Amino acid sequence: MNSPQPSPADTSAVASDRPGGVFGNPVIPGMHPDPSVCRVGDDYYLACSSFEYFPGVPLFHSRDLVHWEQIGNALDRPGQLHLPPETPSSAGVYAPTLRHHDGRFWLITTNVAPGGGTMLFTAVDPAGPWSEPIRLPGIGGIDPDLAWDDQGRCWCTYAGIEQTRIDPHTGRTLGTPRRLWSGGPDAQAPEAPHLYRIGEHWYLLIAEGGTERGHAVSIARGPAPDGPFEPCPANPILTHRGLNHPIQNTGHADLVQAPDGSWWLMLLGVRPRGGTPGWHVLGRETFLTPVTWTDGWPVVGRVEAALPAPPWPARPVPAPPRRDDFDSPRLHPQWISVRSRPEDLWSLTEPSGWLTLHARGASLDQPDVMFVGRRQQHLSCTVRTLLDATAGRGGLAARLDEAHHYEIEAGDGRVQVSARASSLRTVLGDRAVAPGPVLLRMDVIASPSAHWQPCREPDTIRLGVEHPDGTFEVLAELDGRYLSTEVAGGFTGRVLGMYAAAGTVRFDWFDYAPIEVGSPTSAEVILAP
Ligand code: 6LW
Repeated sequence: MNSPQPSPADTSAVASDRPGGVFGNPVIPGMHPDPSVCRVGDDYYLACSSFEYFPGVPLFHSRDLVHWEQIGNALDRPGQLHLPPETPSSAGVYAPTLRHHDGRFWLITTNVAPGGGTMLFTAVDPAGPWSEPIRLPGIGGIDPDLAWDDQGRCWCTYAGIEQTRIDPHTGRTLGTPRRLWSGGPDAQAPEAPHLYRIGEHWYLLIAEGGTERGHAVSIARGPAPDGPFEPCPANPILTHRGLNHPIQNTGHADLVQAPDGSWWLMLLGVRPRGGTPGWHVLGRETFLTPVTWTDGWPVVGRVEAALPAPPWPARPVPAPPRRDDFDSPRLHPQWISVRSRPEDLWSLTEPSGWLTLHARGASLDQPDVMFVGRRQQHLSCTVRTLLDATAGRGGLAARLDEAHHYEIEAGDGRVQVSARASSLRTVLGDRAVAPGPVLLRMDVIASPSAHWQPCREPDTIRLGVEHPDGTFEVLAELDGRYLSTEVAGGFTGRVLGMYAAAGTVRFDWFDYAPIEVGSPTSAEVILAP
C-alpha cells in the first residue's frame, strides 16, 4: 500500500526568499514541465512544454535562478505552431531544449500532432520574435537536444536514447542515427537527454523510469559527444521513487552553471495531495536544486520545498498582476487557448477594456472551444470574472482536458454549474440571474492533510456567483480529484479560464488570488439549498 503523502506547504507562491536565506520550490509553479535552461552572462532563460495549448513553449527569464518572469511564448504565431482539432489532449508540443550558441538562441522541440514533427527555431531576443520552424524530418524521437562541439558540429540527441549530427540551419540529418547509452538495464522510457561538455568529459544526462512515480535522472560520461559513455556508479543521481516525500515524480532535468562556478539542476516534479494514491492537480512543475561534484560526477540531494538560497543577492521579479482588466493592447503571455486562438474570434476592443470571445466549438467538450485561461499555480486560490453573456453563452471553467472539466456557465438569464469526468456528465446547480453582467467565482481549496483518511480528495472546487455585497453563493462543491492527472491521464495540469460556448461573450476582468495556506477561505460563503 502506498502511504498517504504528508501535506506540502504551498511554497510556490512566486517562490520568494525567506528570512534565513531559504527559497521556496517549485520556482515556477503550475503546469510548467520539462524545463530546459541556459545562461547568457548573468541572465538565465528557461523554456517548458505546452502540449495542446496555443501559444506554445512559455519562456522565462531570471537573474538569480529562483525568481522567474514569463517574457513570452516562443511559438506565438499560427505558422510556427499548428495544432489541428485532431490533436489529442496531452499531444502537441513536448519537451524543448533551449540553448545559446553563436550569438543566437536555439530552441528545438517536437509537435506531436498531424503535420508536426521535430522543429527548430532561433531568436536573437528570447522574448521574441522567434523564427519560422526549421523542420527536421530525420529526427525520429521526442525530447531533442542540441549541443555543439569544438569543431562547430551540431549534435542532436533524443529519446531512445539516439543521436545524429544535424545541420541546424537546414534541419538536414548528417549520417545515420546511432543508439547511445540509455540508462539502467531494462529502464522504462529513457528520454530527456541533454549533452554537455564539462571539463575533460562529455556528459549525457537523461531521465528514465517514466514521468510518473518512478521518474529518475541518470548520467553517463565519455570522451566525445558520441561516446562511448560510461554510466555514473551512483545512478540514478536523483529520484524520489519510494520516498515518503511531498514532492514526487522528480526527473526530466537540465544542468546550468552559475557565474560563481556553482552548478544547479532545473527539473520537473509534482505535489500529489489527498489520500492514496495521491492526486496532483497542477500538472508537473519546475523545481530548482543544487548540484555538487564528487570524482567528476554530479551529486544531487533530495528536492525540498524549502532549500538554502543561492549565495548571491535575490533578484525578485514583478509579481504577475492579480487582476487582468483587459485594458492593455495585448494579452499577457500567461493567457493560453485550446489548440488555436484565431484573430477573428477574440479581441480586446469590442469594446476596449473587455475580452470578447466569439464561440466556435459549442462546449468545453470540443477540441476547438474558444477558451482563454491561465495555469492554476497555487494549491488554493480564488478566481473571479465579471462577464456579460447577453449575446451568447459562456463562463468560467477549470479544465484538465476535453473530458475532464468543471464550469459555471451564464446565458439566457441563468447560470448553471456542470461537471464532466470521462463519459460522466452532470448538472449540479442552476439559478436565474438578473439581466446584465454577472460575477462568476470559483474557490479551489486544498485539503488539509489527514493521514488516517486514505480516500481524502486532493482539493475541493466550489463554483457559484458572487453578489454585489461580496457574498459567495456556492451552487456546487466538487471533489477536485477528477481534474487530476492520476484520474484524467496525460501530461498536463489544470488551466482556469474563460470560454464562449455560443454567440459572443464579453469579460470585463479576471481575477486570480492565491489563498494562503491556513487562512480561512470565505467566511461569507453561503451554500445554495
Ligand atoms: C516529455 C518527456 C517527459 O517529452 O514527458 O517527463 C514527456 N518527461 O521527456 C511529455 O512532457
